[in-house]
Amino acid sequence: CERLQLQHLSELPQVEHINVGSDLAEGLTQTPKTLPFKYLYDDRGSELFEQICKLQEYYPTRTETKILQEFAGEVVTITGASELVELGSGSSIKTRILLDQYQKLGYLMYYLPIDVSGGILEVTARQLLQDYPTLEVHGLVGTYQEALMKLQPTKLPTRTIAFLGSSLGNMTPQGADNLFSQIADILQVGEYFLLGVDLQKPREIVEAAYNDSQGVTAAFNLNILEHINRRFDGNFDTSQFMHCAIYNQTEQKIEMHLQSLTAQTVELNNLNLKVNFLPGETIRTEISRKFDLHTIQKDLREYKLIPQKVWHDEHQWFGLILCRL
Ligand code: AVI
Repeated sequence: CERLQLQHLSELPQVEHINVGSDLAEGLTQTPKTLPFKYLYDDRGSELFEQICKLQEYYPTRTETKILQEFAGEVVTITGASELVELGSGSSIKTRILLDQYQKLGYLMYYLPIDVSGGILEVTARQLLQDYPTLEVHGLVGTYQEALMKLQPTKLPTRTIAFLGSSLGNMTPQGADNLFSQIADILQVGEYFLLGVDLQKPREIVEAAYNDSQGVTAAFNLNILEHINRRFDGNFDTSQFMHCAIYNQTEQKIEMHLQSLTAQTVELNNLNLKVNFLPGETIRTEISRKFDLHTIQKDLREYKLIPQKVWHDEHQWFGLILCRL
């Protein structure tokens, strides 16, 4: 279909592959052990994340959705974009609220979803083409950094880059700064960056969201081991690890861990790596930082991403910030 282009960045000869897995080996050999959160998102991981988004305890998705439903018209009127780039697009469910408004007001022509899961990206892109007959979709399968590096200059007058769902919280402060700097380099003066951030709130609410009663988050967390087994010929036994998520109040972030239930040794043959675990030792698989609206706006300003408008829900649980370069 002419309106659909899908580029798998990892299959492009220009993308370097020499260091595949080195981030993983590094994290598993340090104390405390960590894993890069990108490995949470194989196709199964992305499916499980979609299920998490529908859980009653997981407040971020429904809160951000409500804000978008209420204010998407304003976002569209201000940005008037012809091209929407979305980092970590997943199933693009919330994005549809924006796409509807853009199309209604006759603005958007190109949608460039970026995601590490090729499976979900392709299914979503095909569905969007059916539902939006005038939209062109150019999906990029890869990490945000890879994809932003490959982004061509826009042929159309205005581009908006959206980063919803508070995925920024999964990055370290340094990682977030690097991303802001990359975005500021890509945007032209007068173009926009739309950022969704999960805000600081009482620990019980956050911890419940990451320890749901149906165990979906636990399955999502444990799936990282299955993904790594497949990719690196490993022998992690998921029954020997347990999900836990604890709020670090001082640093205002939830930390997701996998705790080893016994003393065990895991081998990752493709990396020539043996990893020893003590009973009770954990691997940190994800951080999810919770933001303060004032501080995050100050950070954005340092990269010349100037907040134009901020929207939030009635409890100030989630914020949507529209910045202009
Ligand atoms: C994608 N990201 C913003 C989610 C979060 O809330 O940090 C990932 C997630 N991890 C556990 N539940 C959801």
